[in-house]
Amino acid sequence: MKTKVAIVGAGPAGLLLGHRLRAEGIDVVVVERASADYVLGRIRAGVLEKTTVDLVEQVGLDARLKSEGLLHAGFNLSDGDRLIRIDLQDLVGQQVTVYGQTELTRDLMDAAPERGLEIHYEASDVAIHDHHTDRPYVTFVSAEGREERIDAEFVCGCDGFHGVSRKAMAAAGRSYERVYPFGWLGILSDVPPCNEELIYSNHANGFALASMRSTTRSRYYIQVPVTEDINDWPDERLWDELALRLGPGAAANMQRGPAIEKSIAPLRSFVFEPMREGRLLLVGDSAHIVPPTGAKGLNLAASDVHYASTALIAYFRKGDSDAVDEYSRKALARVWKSERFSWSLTNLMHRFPEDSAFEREMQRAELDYIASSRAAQTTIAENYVGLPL
Ligand code: RFL
Ligand code: PHB
Repeated sequence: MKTKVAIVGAGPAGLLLGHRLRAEGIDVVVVERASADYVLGRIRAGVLEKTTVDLVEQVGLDARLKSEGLLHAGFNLSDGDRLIRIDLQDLVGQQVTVYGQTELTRDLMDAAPERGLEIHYEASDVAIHDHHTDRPYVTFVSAEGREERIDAEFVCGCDGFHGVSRKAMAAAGRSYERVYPFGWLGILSDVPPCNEELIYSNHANGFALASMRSTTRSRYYIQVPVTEDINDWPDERLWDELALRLGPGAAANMQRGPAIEKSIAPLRSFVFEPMREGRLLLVGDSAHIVPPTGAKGLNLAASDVHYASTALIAYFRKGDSDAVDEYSRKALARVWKSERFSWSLTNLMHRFPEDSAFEREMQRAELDYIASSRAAQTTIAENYVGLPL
């Protein structure tokens, strides 16, 4: 096969990038290790920044997002007793959209055939070759067991944290990492949300989050030790713990139902630099991970897509490679700011096993300060809605 851009990974980063390039008439081939059903079965992000929504609009695939997504003008921090509302609309004049990553992925996947976006699912042994030259290529074994080769001008590594792309350039780069001593146990259930807006709660037993996918589907999380066994959390125990950690107001409105999905995700902050080497560009989780506390992971993948697609479009339209050369620097500037926000919100809202009463008082004082200061709330709001591109 011969194409302009070979994309490794068909998560949100790979699909969005593919659509963006196809919209400019640039040929793209995507290879994905998993099956389409497996990709759709992963329950992940729920909150989209306006910059992400704009990108989906730019490729003309925002119809369902616009009709089914929920616009949220604020969200809440809780210290277990009271809610501190961060009024996004009033503080920074913007809102966020609550729309599941699964739904967004489905929209992008469904539109692929009509847009000429070729995707090879269930590809194994995916490998990237010669990205230091101007004739890079990708090899893989197809779902039917055939050995395939894609000759391209660029390769984009959109294959997430565990993919092959970062490893292909690992010798030249540097990683920065913080692994947290806890994870999030999440539950998805077809019950109405306990509150109209999200609640991030710092409780003596640990963090809890009340989120949603729609007015009839709720998504909740609690902080658990990384060593936790999910079998120790039957639904009733999890609902009891959520009611306790989210506080009496939320608990009074919380409806319980069977879990459609339940899983534990570890928390990590991670950045790999640089995000480009020769003709290989890293996009999304392949280059960076944030803890989910700030709802930034998918949104960062989308901002990388913006920078990468702008650079590649300039290259294919005008033969101008300056933007490709600048890609890593531009993308990383925004990545590091989102890393900082996600890390600081994680520190503020979670219980760390090593923390003493002093650190607990520091969290309490900071929440008190946020409750009383419009300046502090504005800082949180402008990061939460997403910094400018
Ligand atoms: P993905 O989604 O991991 O997709 C990578 C794709 O690459 C494939 N792949 C390969 N393909 C070919 N060859 C190989 N060798 C391959 N290796 C892997 C994989 O099968 C997969 O399909 O990365 P991408 O596209 O960069 O997207 C990133 C987002 O998925 C991620 O950042 C977010 O889900 C993070 N996240 C959140 N982000 C937000 O913006 N807002 C949120 O509210 C939010 N909540 C969350 C989250 C992540 C969570 N978990 C489980 C990690 C909540 C949770 C619980
Ligand atoms: C979610 O709904 O899955 C979600 C919402 C907000 C976050 C993280 C996850 O910060």
